[in-house]
Amino acid sequence: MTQDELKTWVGQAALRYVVPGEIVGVGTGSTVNKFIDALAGMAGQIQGAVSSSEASTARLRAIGIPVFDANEVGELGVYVDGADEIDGRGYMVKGGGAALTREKIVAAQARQFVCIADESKRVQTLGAFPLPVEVIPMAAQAVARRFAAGVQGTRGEATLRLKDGAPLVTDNGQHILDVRGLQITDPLAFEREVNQWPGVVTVGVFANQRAHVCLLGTAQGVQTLT
Ligand code: ABF
Repeated sequence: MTQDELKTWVGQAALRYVVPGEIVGVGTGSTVNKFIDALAGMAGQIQGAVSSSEASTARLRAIGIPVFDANEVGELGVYVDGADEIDGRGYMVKGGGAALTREKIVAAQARQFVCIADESKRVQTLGAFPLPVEVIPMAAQAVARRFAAGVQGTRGEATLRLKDGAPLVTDNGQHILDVRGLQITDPLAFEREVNQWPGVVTVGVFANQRAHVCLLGTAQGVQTLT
């Protein structure tokens, strides 16, 4: 069983949470791409989607699904997205694909978050995956120093994410810090603390926007964790 096959399974399994006639929230990443591929079969049945990245928007439009601005629509029934890590409570680390801010916005707009992931993403404690934090560029070093100081269990080593030798620029025109060496035992407290640091746009801990359902791809099949 390859990781790619596990992603395909969970992408297809997420279709059962899509309600005909509604607008669905769609995340970002290689697992979500499998969901978008599966969603092509429902293209005529849903009103459209709200997307968390330019990449997913292009992919949705390519299969004929209208994409709405988040401001054009109200509450969504469901948001389907992947994760970099997910624990037993549905708390996640996200943002490896640099789309965390829009992901958190769309997740907050939905009643239900359905996380799709292969079993490599399931962890006991969040933090082994470098935590993405989107920051206003002028605050990057100040935020990195806050992680080095480590109040309230936030000690870690932050480095600026680069692309082609220059700081990566997100869809929102901001930069990303990746923070290593964390052990996030209290994700709600961690998210609350880092959220209040000046210059932080979004921290990649999804505790307030945790997953309500996780469809986990395993060698034994798709497990539904709630
Ligand atoms: C998004 O895509 C991100 O929050 C996360 O970083 C990433 C997971 O990607 P993949 O499905 O490619 O592992 O969900």
